[in-house]
Amino acid sequence: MPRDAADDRLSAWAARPDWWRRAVVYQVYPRSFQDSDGDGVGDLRGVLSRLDHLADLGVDVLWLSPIYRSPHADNGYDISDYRDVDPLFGTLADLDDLIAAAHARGIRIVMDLVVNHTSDEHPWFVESRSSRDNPKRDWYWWRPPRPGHDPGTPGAEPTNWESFFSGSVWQWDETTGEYYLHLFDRKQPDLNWENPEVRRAVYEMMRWWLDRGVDGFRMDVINLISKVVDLPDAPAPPGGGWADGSAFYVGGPRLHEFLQEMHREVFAGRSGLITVGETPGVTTAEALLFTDPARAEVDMVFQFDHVGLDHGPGGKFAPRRLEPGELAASFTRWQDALADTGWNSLYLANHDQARPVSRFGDDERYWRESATALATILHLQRGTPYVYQGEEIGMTNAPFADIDAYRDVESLNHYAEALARGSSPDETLRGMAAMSRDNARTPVQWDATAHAGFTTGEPWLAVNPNAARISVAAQRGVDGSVLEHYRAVIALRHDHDVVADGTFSRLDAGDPAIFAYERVLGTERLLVVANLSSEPRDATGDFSAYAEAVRVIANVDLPGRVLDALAQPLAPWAAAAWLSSGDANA
Ligand code: ISL
Repeated sequence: MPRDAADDRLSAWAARPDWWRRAVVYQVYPRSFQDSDGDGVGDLRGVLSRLDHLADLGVDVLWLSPIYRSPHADNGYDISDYRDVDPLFGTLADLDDLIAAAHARGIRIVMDLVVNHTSDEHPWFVESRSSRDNPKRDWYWWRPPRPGHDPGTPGAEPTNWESFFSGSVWQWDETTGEYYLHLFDRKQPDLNWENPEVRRAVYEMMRWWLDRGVDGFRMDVINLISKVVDLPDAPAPPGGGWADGSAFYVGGPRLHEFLQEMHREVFAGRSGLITVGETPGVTTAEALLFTDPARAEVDMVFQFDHVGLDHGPGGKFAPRRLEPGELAASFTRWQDALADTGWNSLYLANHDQARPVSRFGDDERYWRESATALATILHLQRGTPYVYQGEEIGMTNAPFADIDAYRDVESLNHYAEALARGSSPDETLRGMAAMSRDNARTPVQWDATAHAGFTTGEPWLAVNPNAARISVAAQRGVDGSVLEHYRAVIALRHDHDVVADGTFSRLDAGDPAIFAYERVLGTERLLVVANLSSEPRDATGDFSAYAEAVRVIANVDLPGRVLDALAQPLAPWAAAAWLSSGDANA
């Protein structure tokens, strides 16, 4: 897009406070996107060299996972300097160039904001841990050992809470004879948001980035920042072991107050921005509060309902098979709940989740069909869709069969803990093959050359061998490909107001595996019908209102008219949409 047109588009958007209703966001996980210097790790120059891929896809916003200085205990979600770029990824000047190049294409940039915790190597924490009377002592959560226990020995942890990454949330610190809290890795100490100096420092840093030209933030685990300050023990699990302390830190007592304060201090008086809170465990009622514009907190949140559906009774790494219909039911619940004041983020994938075509689709028998069906039903809902790198070409889970293949701290900790509990390596690896975050982190498959065109060096995490078959190069310009389908479905949101602003109603199609819904805006109506199963299924129901509608997208051969298309069983993973409109742009 010529610079003037890009500028016009950006400023036109800025004029409408909720411009993000018609936007599509693309997430880049820089480590795995594109390497430019042959060290095997993706970097900012690499992202810059691939910006046209995003522009061609038609996305409006680039969310960049953390590129800040970091010891990389959790791939950058452990930040040691919020105002600099890690040398692994490049320099601040590279980032400025990327922001400018994105803006020149009409693409906005969202930074990851990780402020529930810092790295233990952040100067704030280095000071905090140096002595009990350091002025920054209270910037983190320090607690003495449990009375009656030998400090630093098992059982002396101040509470019984379990970390997201296995083991206790408490780390013993010899220097001052106290423990510090870390909900994630021990190298990710939690900041104490009760302390107003902490909040001021965070807001100042956020303003610094906005002044530098970024267009908003994706706020990492933002619903964990407020804790119940006396940090009580959680009820002990029946089988022993660490307890779930989430009641004391998910959606804590001062959360909304902190978010409103942040909004006032950082966002008030600025326009054209987008904010999305990552909120694991959030309920629909809470999500309504976060996203009610009148409350001025965040524009939207990432909820976790659908990505928790397949977690088994034994947890994430012991998944269960979903019944056809469960995914659609979950999406419908959220669409209905946030219909009036709230706003949904729509996602199937990110850097923490297994690949959707492997997890929710059928990557063996109906790889192309299921990847495109999932794209269709997601993007045509009400909300702001997110595409995670590689999703747009149907990248699949990694075929890792050996613990040495894994890199993610969550997976490695889980493996060690499971084996210590007596689980077999094979069974543990099976759970990881299905659910490990490394599934999402294998390098983007650009083409069929060495290392899929990701690097000229040795990739930090192995490239999926199916790059010979699944790549951007193999799909670009190819009719019916997953990539072309994503381009088409993204364009529908930009071209038709009903996709951005219409109401959502699920329609009864007789079979729970059929996800049928309509979107309505004035005289414009959009009907979406998909078979989310690997068997042919009948879609029954009354679709007569769409008798004259025009088909605007389909992932398999189907008669053009709704009533003809639905008169026969829908093929496995068939998905299509029809538009009925007084508007000529159909
Ligand atoms: O993926 C998860 C474990 O199964 C989630 O619990 C995940 O840790 C949670 O969604 C929070 O994620 C975010 O914060 C983490 C970081 O590791 C993730 O990459 C990030 O998306 C800590 O900063």
